[in-house]
Amino acid sequence: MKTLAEFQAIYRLPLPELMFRAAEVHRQFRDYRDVQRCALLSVKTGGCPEDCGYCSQSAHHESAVEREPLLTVAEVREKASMAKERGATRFCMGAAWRSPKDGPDFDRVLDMVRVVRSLDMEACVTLGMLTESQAVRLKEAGLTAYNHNLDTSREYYSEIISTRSYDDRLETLRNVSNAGISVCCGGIVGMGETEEDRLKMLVELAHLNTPPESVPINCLTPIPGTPLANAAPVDSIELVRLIATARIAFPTARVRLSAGRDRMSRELQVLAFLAGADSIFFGEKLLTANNPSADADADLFRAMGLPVPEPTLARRTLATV
Ligand code: SAM
Ligand code: DTB
Ligand code: SF4
Repeated sequence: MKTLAEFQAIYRLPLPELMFRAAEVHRQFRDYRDVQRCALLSVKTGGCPEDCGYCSQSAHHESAVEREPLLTVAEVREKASMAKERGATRFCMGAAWRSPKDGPDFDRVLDMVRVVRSLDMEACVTLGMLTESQAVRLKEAGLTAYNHNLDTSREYYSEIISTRSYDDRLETLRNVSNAGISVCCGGIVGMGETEEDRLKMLVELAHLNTPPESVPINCLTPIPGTPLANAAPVDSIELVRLIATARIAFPTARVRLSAGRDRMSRELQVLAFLAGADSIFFGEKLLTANNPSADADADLFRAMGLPVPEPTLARRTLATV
């Protein structure tokens, strides 16, 4: 699938047919029981020079988020081991940068990647725009994937962000895949975009040199103080259609039900998994926004009859002292 017309033809199928086709693809290329748990950590929070209209961390908006300096490697080690004990197999770190500066901060991020890899978890970072040589250094440190979202269609992008262009985004994605790092790239729904904008974003993903290994679908978490603070919630059925279309278009990718789960019913989340989503962020916090509790997620997985990670020995021991 490469053209907008092809994406529209799939997206607009009667829902039962769309869900059936997505489920077929899901079973053929992946294991439906394998829903990956990823933990997220903001390693450098707030004060970002970019003006992304959705973001709590932009210095252009008055949100309640306080600036915090780059975490230490020891802090990351502690959070990553805790996440691993709770069943995370991927650890994602975000920094509120336009692009990382070479020097001590970037070196520290490389060490953070090494620490996560040494705990035997996949490591993903999202640091803004990257040069070719930064991508190569991240690869050498063992980075599994780089998250860099296109967010929406090329046409709608400039309504949301003015401090960088769609082509800047595509250039970083090229640098990442040329360095041999998996690309994690998706977007946000619920920013006032049309159905066509959402599908055009998927078309862009389908045209990347290497298709994304991972496609995060975020529902806008409206942040007070940002231009999108009053955006209306995303229609549930439209979200499910988009996830099913992404599953069919990217059969081997992880399709990630990312931000916004705390405002979704259990039933909507179940529909999203039936449509082919196979990853969640878990733990009470995303980068700055709320996420469902680990207990609520464990209940949801039990109700679906999907595996829930057992506490590790260390955690069982802690629970009994
Ligand atoms: N500064 C880096 C960048 O923008 O590439 C990395 C951090 S940024 C917070 C990572 C992604 O989170 C954004 O590209 C966007 O897709 C998503 N995101 C940010 N704020 C969000 C919000 N309020 N609701 C939903 N998704 C959001
Ligand atoms: C992505 O697509 N979603 C995650 C991750 N990549 C870095 C971030 C979601 C952020 C939600 C808003 C917040 O926590 O501030
Ligand atoms: Fe900065 Fe990323 Fe937030 Fe945009 S999304 S303001 S680049 S932290």
